[in-house]
Order: sequence, then structure tokens, then C-alpha cells
Amino acid sequence: MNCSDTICAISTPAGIGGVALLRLSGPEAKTLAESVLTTPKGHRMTLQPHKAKFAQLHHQGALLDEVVATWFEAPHSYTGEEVVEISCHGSMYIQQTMLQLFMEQGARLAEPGEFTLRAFLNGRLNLSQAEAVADLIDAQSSSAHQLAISQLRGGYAHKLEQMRQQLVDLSALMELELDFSDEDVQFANREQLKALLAALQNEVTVLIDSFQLGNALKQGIPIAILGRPNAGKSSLLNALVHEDRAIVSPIPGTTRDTLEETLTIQGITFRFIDTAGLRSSDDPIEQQGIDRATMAARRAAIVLYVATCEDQDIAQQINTLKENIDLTEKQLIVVLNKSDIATPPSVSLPDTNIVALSARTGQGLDELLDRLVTNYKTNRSQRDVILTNARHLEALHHVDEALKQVSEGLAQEMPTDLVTIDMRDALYHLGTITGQVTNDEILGTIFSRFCIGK
Ligand SMILES: Nc1nc2c(ncn2[C@@H]2O[C@H](COP(=O)(O)OP(=O)(O)OP(=O)(O)O)[C@@H](O)[C@H]2O)c(=O)[nH]1
Ligand SMILES: [Mg+2]
Repeated sequence: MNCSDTICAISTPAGIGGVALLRLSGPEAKTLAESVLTTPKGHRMTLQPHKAKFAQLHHQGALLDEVVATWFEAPHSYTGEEVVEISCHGSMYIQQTMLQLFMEQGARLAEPGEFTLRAFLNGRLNLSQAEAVADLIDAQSSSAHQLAISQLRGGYAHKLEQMRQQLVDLSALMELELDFSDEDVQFANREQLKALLAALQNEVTVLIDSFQLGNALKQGIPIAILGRPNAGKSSLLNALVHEDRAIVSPIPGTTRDTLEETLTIQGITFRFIDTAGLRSSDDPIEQQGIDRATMAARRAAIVLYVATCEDQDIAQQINTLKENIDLTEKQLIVVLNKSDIATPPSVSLPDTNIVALSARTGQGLDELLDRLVTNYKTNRSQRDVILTNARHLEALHHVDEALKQVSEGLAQEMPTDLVTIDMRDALYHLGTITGQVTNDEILGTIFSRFCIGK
């Protein structure tokens, strides 16, 4: 990985815009910028640290554009290197000519994510924070944004650092004994060690458990709409997204394949999945649809079970549902549809949200949305940090495994040097998250996700 040269890229999206931003980073960034730019009076440009300067840019003897250039003196820049940012008018022609000019002067076109990679290599960000930058750029809802910010500067970043520190302390306690292993002494108080270890294992487990929620928030919370044929599932989906997305008909068994639509409410993205009505069917295609419905329900975080206000056997329907789908890790909301043609029956289902509504008139729909948002907020507030990154999840599973070995080693009073090996293993895997331990392959995979110019 070559970080000794000066890279350049357009950091704003490809295409025409009011302004575009060209970014240079590397030892020659300032010199290159000064060699290409002039003052408005045509004199040589001298950039000053952290000051925006109005400048002109000439190409083949003619004025190309009037720009604003800012020099961020190393190490006080995003990458930790000399950085110059030049804002120009957002014409494709100006952008491309300017890039070409800098490349003719010796700058190299940056790879995707190379600015952030350099920030990581120069210690401006750890690896998990660098990944958060990509998530932050990708964030399309307030909840996804919140998660990315927490990973960049907030609770998640602190939690990882705290856990690493605890592990380092634990290791240090044990390694100390190894230095004196000939003398057969135990410096570290075993009970204290075990307690520290148990606390750490608990934190790792909590973090691992939060992944499901984190992933749901990032991608949109999956909500499966289930129910018998004709209950009005497709009508409900259409009403929720204000669009005739799914075919609705009085013929039971209309929906065959699952159909998904997203909706962002109060900054939270939900993925509603309409499914085939549940019943026993001889039609192999309908049966496939029903199997898909069951699969969708298994993957969902929330099940919206749609029955109608006319149904007399709601409790029984819910029992059948629970027999077929394990709802322990999910949230169940029972919708009593068609409240425009019948009075909602009184059903008592312990620990279950029930909402009566009419997909046809829209009455009661807001209450359903309120329920979804409130439930999300309660769920979210129970966790201070949330894991969203699959790479981190895998690493934490390894950490968990290694800590279990340590714990068993301590319980069985194994020699300290053996237990220490597992401890180092835990530290190693935790280090792959924050980047204390890394290799070119990991970095290549992570930074290729980025856009050019970031
Ligand atoms: N009166 C009334 N009719 C409704 C309401 N919601 C749906 N319907 C009607 O119920 C029938 C079935 O609606 P769908 O939305 O296709 O039902 P579904 O649950 O998707 O049915 P399948 O796809 O066959 O499983 C249609 O004739 C709808 O017009 C409602 O709130 N009130
Ligand atoms: Mg349908």
C-alpha cells in the first residue's frame, strides 16, 4: 500500500451540480495546488493553513474557473496528511480538466476510500470508525444515521475501546505471572480475574445480541404481514405505502409471491412484506407461496397478523400461528381489519398488541404506525450500543469463543501460560474490529466499499 504519493479525486457526486469539490492529499498537496492556482490578480498563490482562499485556475492560457481553495496543514486534516480542498463550479468539464491538470503535475487518482484509508493508517480514525464513515454516507434514515454516528464517535466506539482496555488489563495481570513462572506464584487474584472475565463476556454477548436489531435498523425493520386468505393483507400493504402495489381481490388466494415495500416513518425505515394467505392448499403454486410466507415470518422482526373484525376465532388463529412460527424473539401485532363493516370483537390475548383498523378507509392506520414507532423506541432505548456490522459480529463471535476457553481454563486451574494463549486470541480478534490487527486483505475489502473521493 503506497501512501507516500499525493492523491486527488472529485469528492462530490459524479454529475453536474452548483459546486464540486476536488480533494488532494499527500506530501505534495500544497505545492501542487500552489503551482496550479493563481491569485485573482494573476500572482503566485500562497496558501495559508486552515484559511479559504479565493483563486483562479488557468488551463492552456485561458481562465478555466474561479475557485475557493483551503489548505489543511498536516496533521490537522481528515487524512492526517497535507490536504487541499478546492471548490469549483460543478460543470463536468471543469471537474475533469482540473483533475487532469493535477494528474499532469504528478498527483495520482485516488482509489475508492483511499482518503479514509490514509486517515486510518495515520491514526486519525480506527478501523471501525473508518467503516462508520461509509455507513454514514449510506445512511438514508435517521435511525441508520444515528447508528453510524454512534460507531464513528459515540457509544459504540467508546464501548469497543473500553472492552479492549479491559482485555489488555486482564492479559497484563496474567502475563505478569508468566514472567515469574519458575517461582510458581499466582499474582493475579483468581476470583477477581473470574469476575472481570464474566463482566466482559456479558458485554460481548449483549453486543452480539444487538446485531439483529442493528441490522434491521440499517436495512429497514422487516415486518411480515400474515393472515388467512382475504383478510386484507395486500390491502393493508397498499394503504400503508399509499400505492396500489399489491393485487387485491375478493378471491381468496390472490397473493402468491411475497412482495416487499419500504416506508420511513419518523426517521425509522420499516420493510413491510405482504405474503400469501395461510391455509392448507392443494395448489402446488399456492403452497409454495404459503411456504414463502412462513419463511418471511421467520426472518421478520415483527409479525403483523391480519384477521378481520368479522372473525369469531381470533384466539384460535393466533394459537395456530404460534404453533407454526416461533414468535419468542419477535413482536406480534394483531390487526383486526375491516372495521368499516363490523365492530371489532373483544379478544383478550396476553402481551399482544391489538389494533382495529380499516385498510379500505384508512381509519386506525395511524394508530398502527404509532404502535410500530413506539415499540421501536422502547426496544432501542433498552440498548445503549448496537452492533450493525457483520464483520464485527464475526470477530465478536471469535472473541466470545476465546473468552469461553479462558473461563474454562481458569475454572479447571489450567497453567497460566495456556490460559494466556486464549486471552491473546480474544485480544487479537477484538483488534481486528478496531484495526490494531489488520492485513491488506481486510483493508482491501473494507475500503473498496467506499466511493471515490472519500
Ligand atoms: N370492507 C372492507 N373490505 C376490505 C378491507 N380490506 C380489504 N378488503 C377487501 O377484502 C378482499 C380481500 O383483500 P386482499 O387485500 O386481497 O386480501 P389478502 O389478505 O391479501 O388476500 P390473499 O392475497 O388472497 O391472501 C378484497 O375484496 C378487499 O377489497 C377493509 O378494510 N374493509
Ligand atoms: Mg393478498
